[in-house]
Amino acid sequence: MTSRRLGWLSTALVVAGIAMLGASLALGPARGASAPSGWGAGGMMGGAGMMGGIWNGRASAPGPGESGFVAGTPAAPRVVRIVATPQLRFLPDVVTIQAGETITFDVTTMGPTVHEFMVGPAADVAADTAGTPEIADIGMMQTRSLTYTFTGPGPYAFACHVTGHYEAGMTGTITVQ
Ligand SMILES: [Cu+2]
Repeated sequence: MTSRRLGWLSTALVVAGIAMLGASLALGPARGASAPSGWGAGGMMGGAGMMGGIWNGRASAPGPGESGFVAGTPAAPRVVRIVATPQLRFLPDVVTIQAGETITFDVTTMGPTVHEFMVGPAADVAADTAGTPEIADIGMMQTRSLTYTFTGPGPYAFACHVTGHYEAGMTGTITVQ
C-alpha cells in the first residue's frame, strides 16, 4: 500500500517536472537560448544579473496625452524604455513626443541577438548616415541609453542597422505631437 502510494507520488512529481521543463522551453529563444552560460553559473538569475542587468529600474515616463506627462528637457529628459527582441522588432515601435522634447531612450536587448539603436531624422536613419546618434552593440540583456533632443520639424525615426535587421523591419517611428 505504502509503496504503491509512493509510486503514484513519484509519478506525479515526474509529470510535474516534465510540465515545468516544457514550460521553460516554451518560453522560446528569448530566454532559452541564453541557458548555456546562464543557468549553471547562476549569472542570469542572480540579483545583479536580473535586476541590475536587464532592467535598470527605470520605466517609461508618461507620454503626451497621458496622466502625469512632463515634457523632457535637456536638464531632465523624459525616459522612454525600448526593448529590442530576437524577432528583430522594437517594443514599442511607435514613440509619441512633444515637439522639442529631450528623450532618454533606455534600450534593452532581450535574447542573444545583438542590436543597435539609431535615432534621428528619418532620412538619415533610413540611410544609416554617418554621424546619426546611435548605440552600437547592445548585447544580450544589456540596457544602454541615448539622449536625443527633437529640435527640428521631423519626421523622425529609429532603427537597428545590424546586418539584415533594418531590412527585416527593425524600425520604429517617432510621432511628434
Ligand atoms: Cu537589431
